Amino acid sequence: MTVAQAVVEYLSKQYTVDSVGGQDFRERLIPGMFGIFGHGNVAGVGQALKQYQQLDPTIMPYYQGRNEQAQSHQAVGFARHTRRRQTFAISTSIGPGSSNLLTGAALATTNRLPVLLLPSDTFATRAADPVLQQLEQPYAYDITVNDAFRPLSKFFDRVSRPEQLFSAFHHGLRVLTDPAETGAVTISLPQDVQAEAFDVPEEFLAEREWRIRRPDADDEDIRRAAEAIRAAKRPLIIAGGGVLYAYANEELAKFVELTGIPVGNTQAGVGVLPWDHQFSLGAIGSTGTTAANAIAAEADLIIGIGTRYEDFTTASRTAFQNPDVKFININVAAIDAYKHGTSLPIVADARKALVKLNQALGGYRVGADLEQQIAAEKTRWDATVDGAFDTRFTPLPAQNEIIGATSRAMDAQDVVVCAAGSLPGDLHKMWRVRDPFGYHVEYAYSCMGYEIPGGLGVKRATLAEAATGGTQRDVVVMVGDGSYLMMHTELVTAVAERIKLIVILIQNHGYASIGSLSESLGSQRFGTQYRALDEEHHSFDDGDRLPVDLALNAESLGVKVIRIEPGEKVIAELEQAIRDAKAAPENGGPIVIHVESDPLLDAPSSESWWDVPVSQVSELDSTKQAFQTYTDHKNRQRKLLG
Ligand SMILES: Cc1ncc(C[n+]2csc(CCOP(=O)(O)OP(=O)(O)O)c2C)c(N)n1
Ligand SMILES: [Mg+2]
Repeated sequence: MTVAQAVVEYLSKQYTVDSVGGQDFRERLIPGMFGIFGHGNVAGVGQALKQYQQLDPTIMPYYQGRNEQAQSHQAVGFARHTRRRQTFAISTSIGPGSSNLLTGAALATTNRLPVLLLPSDTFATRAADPVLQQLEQPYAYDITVNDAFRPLSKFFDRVSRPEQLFSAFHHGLRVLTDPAETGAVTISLPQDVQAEAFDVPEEFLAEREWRIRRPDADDEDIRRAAEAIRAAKRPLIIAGGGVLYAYANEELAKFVELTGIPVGNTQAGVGVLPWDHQFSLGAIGSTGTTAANAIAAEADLIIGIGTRYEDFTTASRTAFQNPDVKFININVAAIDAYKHGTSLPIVADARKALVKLNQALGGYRVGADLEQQIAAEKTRWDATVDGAFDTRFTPLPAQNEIIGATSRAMDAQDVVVCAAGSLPGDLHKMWRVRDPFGYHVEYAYSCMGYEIPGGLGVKRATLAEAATGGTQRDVVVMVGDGSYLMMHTELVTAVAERIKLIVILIQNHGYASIGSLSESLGSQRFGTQYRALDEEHHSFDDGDRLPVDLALNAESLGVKVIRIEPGEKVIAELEQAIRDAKAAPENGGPIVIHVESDPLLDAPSSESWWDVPVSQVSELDSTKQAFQTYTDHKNRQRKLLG
């Protein structure tokens, strides 16, 4: 058989096995393969997929996409919803087909979500060098475009000879299925090697199970952590995505109910507790709630569970102002467990560590004063959000009201998906999550354009979930006009497969988020609006609004579109439109709901900060003032190690 045929058959035989959250899983690691064909894969992997499709279409279902990066985003969204047990493989043509995947690779690696990238490569034999789309570096003949994946991938290999296939895939899948290591796994496949025939041992093509490793916590680490918790007066948990990947949310609820320790969550950790749980403070950090940030400021012990401590989580290291604050970091990845110079790292599966901590802590509970403060801070923040959700602004609504309407119209088990712009911060602080699978905002890479393909990937996973007797969920993508313009073409993929993806497209004619950031940094919203060029000043800031109609754009792709016109009833109509979209048939294709919003009406403040350096010298007064504010915040920044 050829190398490409061996790759396809091998991938069809790989299973992940896990026993977690009261469920036993045995699922295909790679349930399908994406591909955009060109020279590089049209004959190799393309031929193999065609051959197996004819034999039996379930061996390796092939999926299309309109952009390689978007295919990777689909795989990532899918992997997030399957809790990293499954992902897709992506085959590309050489050159631009491959390099289009680079952003997808970085996004997967940053988010610790698995994706298997199989970019084609130039001839290993160099028989026809330089081929179309070959880079040709004069100083190093062995460099190809695919070497650019090396810094972006958790594993990289190139199969320059057929025999290398075995070790490349065996170790690639080791990384793909390892909770501590996972991210983009890239195996580069030269186009002549893909088509080459060789003898494949039967062992390579036998079914193989990859058991998800869930390492237990070291007893001495737990003993020390329990001691530190008992000594703490104002402990606070920061829960990240790792809690969800470990199915540790129930054990976390048990832990906080026994101890009274409150929880602030990161973006990837939204859903670890329902929003109205007594000890849930909601989002923490720069896009956090005032409740979480007030408690964090005075905390003497932070228990980080499954978090990377991104700067948004730590408010750029200003969130923790107690001079004696200590960190216990529970994480399956040592890089995260050792952050902030902790002397109490626990390198372990989050659920297993919490089980042990629950046993070790018997009888500990925080003081009544902290519990009272938690309740009071929660009430204050909930009233703030109620106020923000109130319908007040007409004819153009605030984004807050749109989020309120969306949250009211969606059911508990539905999933909201987002990635970049002003929405992620607003959703982080205000979204009232009710289900551990109810929220996916990609905020490690916060990549504009992830929203629609990522949402489609989540939807694919929910369809598979429902087909096997699981929960039925609608997936609602919330996307700004900027992100939509950057990458909306996977709508066509959803049209082709008749997938009901609900998209709420918020038109505010530019970058509300960066506009507001720019203003706060003294840069006067420069270049953040979509306006016609004013030639005299060479400015895009003051010209006419563009005659762009994104609703029509979506319609032209075969998408059903509901336009919400600005006016008195805009929010009521939006809410009804979301309910109508939810009631539409499951195989009716995507639905875009187009609504305009006022970019200048911001979400309630987090009473927090994010470090974005301001010019130290400037000719602009706005910048000089912003630099003064910046310096004040900068003085509050803690020098936490690592
Ligand atoms: C690929 C990419 N380029 C640039 C950015 C920086 N960036 C973050 S948000 C944003 C604007 C998003 O605009 P839009 O989707 O309309 O959302 P809004 O800010 O209006 O809510 C930009 C340019 C990014 N996150 N991703
Ligand atoms: Mg916008």
